[in-house]
Amino acid sequence: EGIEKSKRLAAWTAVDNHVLPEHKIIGIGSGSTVPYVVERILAQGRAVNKNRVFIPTGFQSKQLIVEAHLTLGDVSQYPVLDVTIDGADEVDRSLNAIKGGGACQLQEKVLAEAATTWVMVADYRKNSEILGANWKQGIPIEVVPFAYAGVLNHLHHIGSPNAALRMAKMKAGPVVSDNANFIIDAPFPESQMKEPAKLLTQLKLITGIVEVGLFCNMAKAAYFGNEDGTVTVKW
Ligand code: DER
Repeated sequence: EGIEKSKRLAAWTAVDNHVLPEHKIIGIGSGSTVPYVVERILAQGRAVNKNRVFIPTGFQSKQLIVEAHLTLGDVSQYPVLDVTIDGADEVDRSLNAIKGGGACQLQEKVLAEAATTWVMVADYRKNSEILGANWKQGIPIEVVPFAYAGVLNHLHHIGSPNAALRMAKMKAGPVVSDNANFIIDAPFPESQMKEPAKLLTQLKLITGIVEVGLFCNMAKAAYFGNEDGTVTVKW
C-alpha cells in the first residue's frame, strides 16, 4: 500500500543517484526500507555487483546481504566505504535524524561515519521540520546493561521523565541489541529537540551510554517517497 510504495520509491531513487558503477564498497543499513535498496542494487546486475563488497549494520542487514547472494564484507576490513544507504525514523529540515527504531543505531553510525557518502531513505511519515514532530517514541539510546538504571535516572532529571527501557515483544525482558546492550527510548521536549547536536553531545557524556540515535550533520541527502508517487529530496 501507500507506505511500502513510498519506501520503494525513496530507495530506488537514492540507489540510482548514489550507487554508481565505480562504487565498490557499499554499506547497507537496517529497517524495513533498506530491503528496497538491496532490491534496486540487485537490479544493477551481476556484472557490476560481483566486483562489490557489502557491509552490514547489524544481523538483519547481514541477512539481507547473504540472502541476496551479495558478497559480505566486514567494516574492520573496509574502514572506508564508498557509500552507505540507511533508513531513518525522522529527519528534520537540516538533515538531522532520529535513528534506532530498529535498535541498530550503533553499527549504523559507525558505517555512516565510514562512508564517503551517507544517504537516508524513508517514507513520507519521516519527513519533518523539527525532530519529535512525528516520531513520538523518543530518542533511542543504546546503554550497557550494567548502567541502565543510573542512565534512566539521569535522563529523568535532564528533560525526559518518561524515558523507559525498551521491552521486547517476542522475548521476555528488554530488547537486546546486536551488540548485547539495552535500548532506552527517551522523549525530550521540542525546546531540546530543536537543537539535536547540542542534545547529542550532552547525552554522549552520560556514563554507560554507548550510542545515541541522533545523527547530526552526517547525511549528504535524504530521499522521501510521497503518496502521490513523487520523491522529496533534502540536502
Ligand atoms: O533503526 C534504524 O535507525 C533504522 O534505520 C530504522 O529505524 C528505519 O526505519 P524503517 O523501518 O522505517 O526504514
